[in-house]
Formats: sequence, structure tokens, C-alpha cells
Amino acid sequence: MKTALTIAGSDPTGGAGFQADLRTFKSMSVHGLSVPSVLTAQSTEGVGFIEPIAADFVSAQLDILLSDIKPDAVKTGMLYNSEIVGIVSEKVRQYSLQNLVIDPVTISSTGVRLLDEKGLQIMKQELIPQARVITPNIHEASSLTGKEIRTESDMKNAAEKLRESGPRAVIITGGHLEGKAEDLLFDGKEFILIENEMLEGEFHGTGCVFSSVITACLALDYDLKEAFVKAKDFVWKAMNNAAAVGRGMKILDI
Ligand code: PXL
Repeated sequence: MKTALTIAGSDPTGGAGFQADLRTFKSMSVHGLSVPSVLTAQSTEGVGFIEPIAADFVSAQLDILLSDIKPDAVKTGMLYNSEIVGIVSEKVRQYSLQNLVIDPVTISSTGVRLLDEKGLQIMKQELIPQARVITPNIHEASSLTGKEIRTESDMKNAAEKLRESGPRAVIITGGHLEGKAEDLLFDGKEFILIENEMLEGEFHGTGCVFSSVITACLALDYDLKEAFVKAKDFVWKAMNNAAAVGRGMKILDI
């Protein structure tokens, strides 16, 4: 059985965070491993409080797990601060973790900051260069490059710039360009753009689920283009069947 590890935050709603990652891995028939990096108090209406796990304890979770199991793929989600980003980068290097997918979670859909400024810098310097692929949304791609993204050509420029920072590939999701939802893959050679029509409504956890499908696909030995097509299709279907389990954002049907 293939295994995938998520190093991510806890979302009690199960819509995002490691709970959504594990549900996605399960639905892709990959065994999920999980190392929580931060706890959140939240509902479908938004994030209330954030409690990071002590970096030493993140480190202990990784050491004990990784000295036993070598995951076929690994993803990172919400890491919150520079200490946690630093430990995760160190452990990725120490255990030569392969198929690393970085979802550079920086801000929640409701506007709460999920990675501090120093954490963002360390992520750029130490973690991103080790990635097989990074999967920022448009806003995260803007924070990482320091440039606003409005057009398809801005998206392509951002993908090129991000790839220069070291990952083998970049996928920018959630372009809202001319009424279409556009996702872009750049692997250093070609750009692949996939378009869908926009769906009405507020959805929670789309980025987590998208990057988890990519991670599961890499664990299953898909190539990155196949993984990209699969992830886009998976999220599209899960959004179409999303449910309002609370008063706020809809949760994807994984
Ligand atoms: O969707 C980004 C995200 C990731 N991880 C956790 C979150 C959120 C958004 O709220 O809470 C734990």
C-alpha cells in the first residue's frame, strides 16, 4: 500500500487541514499519515483562535514516524511560523523525503493570516527549493512574488518566477480570469492551463484537497501532468457536490 504524509493544521470542521487531507488520501486509496503542525478553533464561518504545536514536538512527531515509515509522498499545509517551517525543512532534508508537495497556506478564505512574515521568508529560502511542486493560489502566488496577478500573462510570469526559486514545478490555482476558473502548471518547459466555469458559492478547503490529490497521485507514481488533470477534476466534482454542514462555507464532498 502506498503512503502519503500530511504535515498540516487541524481544522475541526474537517473541511480543510489535515482532516481534509486524510479524507482525500483515503478516497484515492492511499494510506494517510499525519503530523499536526498547528491547532485551530474554527467553524464553517471562520477561524477563531490558532495554537501552534511546539516546534520540538513537530520535530519529535516527524522523527518517530519517519524512522519507521518512508512515505511515498509528503505534503505541507498550514505551518504558521518560522520555527515550524524551519523544522519541517530540516526533516525533509534529513530523511531525503521525495515527492514533496508544498501548499504555501498563508491566509484563510475569511482573511485570517495562517503564516507569519518570517515563516514566509523561511519557506521561500528553505522549504520551497526542496519541492517537487508548489501549489499556491493566486493570492499566495502574489505574496510569494510580491506582485499582483490580474491576467493570464501575470499568472505565467509568476509561475516562472516561482520556479526560479527552486521547486521542480509550480501550479497556480484559482485564477478568476474573465469569469473562468483557471489553473496553471509550469514544469520549466511548458505551460498547461486548465479552465472550468466558475461555481457559485463559498467553499472551504479547496486548496487543501487539490494539493492532497496531487500528493496522492505522486505517491501512486502518476506523472505531474496526469496528477494535475486528476486534481482539477476531483476538486471540480467535490465542489459540485459540496454541502452546507454549518452556517458558513460549504465543505467539499470528498
Ligand atoms: O484552507 C487553508 C487552511 C489550511 N489549513 C487549515 C486551515 C485553513 C483555512 O482555514 O484552517 C488548518
